[in-house]
Amino acid sequence: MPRFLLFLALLAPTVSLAELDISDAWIKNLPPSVPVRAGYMTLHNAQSKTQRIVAVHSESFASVEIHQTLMQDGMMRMEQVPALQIEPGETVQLAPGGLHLMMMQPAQPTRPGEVHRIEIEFEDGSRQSLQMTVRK
Ligand SMILES: [Cu+2]
Repeated sequence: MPRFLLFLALLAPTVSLAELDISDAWIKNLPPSVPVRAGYMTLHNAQSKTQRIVAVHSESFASVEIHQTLMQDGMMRMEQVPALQIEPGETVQLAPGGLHLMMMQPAQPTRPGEVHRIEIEFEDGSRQSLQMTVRK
């Protein structure tokens, strides 16, 4: 592919094909000694049908789970969410203290500024890929 076309492809929004509008997707950086990272983003369903995210994949991590942070008996704990459902018109925030991606065992130590590609898998088997930036 000519370089300028590749450049355009990288710049082009994926909205036309995408099931969800995804913004502000980022990964909280942690020292290499910590085996997990938390990932955050805003998901908006502008389509007319309900979307259900059933899995998240990334070659940069051994596995990725969707987690919910809960307060139980005064203690914060996390629980895996088997599927994340987003109704038409709904916006769901993955944010510190709430829903997040739990990204296990990075293949390489993460560094601020890096971009990692992930894929969201929907109930019907279709996938949407996006990029997440590592931040301090
Ligand atoms: Cu978690």
